[in-house]
Amino acid sequence: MNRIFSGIQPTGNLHLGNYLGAIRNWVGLQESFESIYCIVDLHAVTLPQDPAELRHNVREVTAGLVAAGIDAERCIVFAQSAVPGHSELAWLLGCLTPLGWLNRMTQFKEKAGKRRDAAGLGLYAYPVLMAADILVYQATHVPVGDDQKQHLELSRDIAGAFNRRFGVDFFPLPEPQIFGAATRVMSLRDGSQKMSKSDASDYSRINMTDDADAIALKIRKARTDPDPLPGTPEGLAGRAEAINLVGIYAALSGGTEDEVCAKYAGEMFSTFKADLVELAVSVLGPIGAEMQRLKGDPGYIDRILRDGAERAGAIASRTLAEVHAIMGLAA
Ligand code: AQP
Repeated sequence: MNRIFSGIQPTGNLHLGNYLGAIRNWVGLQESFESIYCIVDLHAVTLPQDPAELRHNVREVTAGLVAAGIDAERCIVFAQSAVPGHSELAWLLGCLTPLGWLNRMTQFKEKAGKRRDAAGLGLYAYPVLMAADILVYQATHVPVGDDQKQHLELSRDIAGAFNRRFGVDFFPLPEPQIFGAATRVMSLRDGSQKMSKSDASDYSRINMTDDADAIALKIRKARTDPDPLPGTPEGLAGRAEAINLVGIYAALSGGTEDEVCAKYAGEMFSTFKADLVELAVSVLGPIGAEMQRLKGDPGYIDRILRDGAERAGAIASRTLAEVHAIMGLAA
């Protein structure tokens, strides 16, 4: 069976973008892949984190994954920092990664902003850690959104560099697992920004733990324009917020944007939003309620994480033993 690896940062409230863009797809993938889902706290600390919040968020994300339908017995669910093999392999791979490759990474430029010299080495080396995350499990496939394609390409380059340097065929070159209907969810306050955990405004996102009232309020307050909905998606051109809401409706209903536009042609947003609230509550409500229930049982969540770390750690240790042998490091 092919093996899939994917990660999610414990950097705040899980939101509708995480659900539609990643978690929902992960639930489907567990049927056809041996699946490893990692809560990447080592990636989170490339930017400042409050220790207590970080610990809390790791549990929160675990509850979110399980509540959304990830089977923690069939899949491996764990926190990255519980398996030291990630950091060790990142060092070894970093020794094979030319700086020129890292200089091309656009995400560092975006996250470091104008103060590049003040940014940490970890933020710069982030894509090498991501390569290590994937390769330490010799994963064959990685589900990626648009924003991560460049990093996966780098992981393939690093795997190839290792194999060539030591004349082995050890690391498989991980393939992107692209989803038919990958959904990029934008902020409810600004259709040009992606919905994000770290956005200061809670009205910009629908959290997976929001109750029906909060979901309704946020959708009602979501920015739109005064025009009615068009009969086809082409009529949404230049209307970023409207495009976003139609996309969310389509993704939640399992339909297409054409179908949504055909259904609501000529309607005002007030009507459309009322239906969107009902749809969002019907999908997210049960997941949010289950998340709340699981959060009330931290012992259960910790057991999932401990068991996941043990299983992940066993695979990672085997890989590192072979890497040591290949590289001439201590047995
Ligand atoms: N708005 C989004 N639309 C679709 N997919 C999204 N993802 C995140 N936001 C959206 C996908 O969720 C997975 C986990 O993402 P992550 O938490 O590791 O990092 P991120 O992409 O940086 O998410 P955030 O919410 O924006 O976090 P912060 O604010 O901490 O940077 C990924 O597959 C991602 O594509």
